[in-house]
Amino acid sequence: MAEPSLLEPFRLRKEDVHTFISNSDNHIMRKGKDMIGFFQEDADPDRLIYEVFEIRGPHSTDMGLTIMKPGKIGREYHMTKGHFHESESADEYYFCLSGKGIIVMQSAEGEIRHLPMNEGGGVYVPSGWAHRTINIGDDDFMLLAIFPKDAGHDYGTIEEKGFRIVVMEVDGQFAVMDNPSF
Ligand code: M6P
Ligand code: ZN
Repeated sequence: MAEPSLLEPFRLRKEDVHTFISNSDNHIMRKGKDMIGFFQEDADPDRLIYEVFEIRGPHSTDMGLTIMKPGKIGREYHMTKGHFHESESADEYYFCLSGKGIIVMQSAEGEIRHLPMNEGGGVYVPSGWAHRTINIGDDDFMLLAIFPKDAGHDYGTIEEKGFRIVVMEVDGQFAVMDNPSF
């Protein structure tokens, strides 16, 4: 396993995400072909939906910067896969650096919440809640996430069933609707 990076104090604004990116330890790209079954319709396999840049902190937390392209697959907005954490105790903090999004959270018992995420705002994701972000704007949606090192990603449940709600474009506006395939 790679040594954790030793970090200097740094500031992160939408203007200087390149500094975060050039210091990242891991880069994940999710294209249409990586997200088969997540949207109601399948995306063009080569379409870039989002990227994640990760920085492993030297102590108890890691960071992830998600940059999501604007766009829709059919009428459904670009979104992350979404995941539960493997660790039952792992919670997470999300901060929106730019763009216009929605975070959907769902507990193991099926309780559901959706909250807007706009520049300058943040959200707390309690342990035990699955989470997905959705870009409902016309520009890149940029999000900084901070999570415990042992959080882990459990994609299986969401890949199989999705969330109880989907976010679609209806008459030029976003609408939160029941997921017909849940
Ligand atoms: C945030 C964090 C990351 C996560 C990323 C993309 O940056 O929660 O841990 O990987 O969003 O989400 P997903 O893993 O569901 O594709
Ligand atoms: Zn998470």
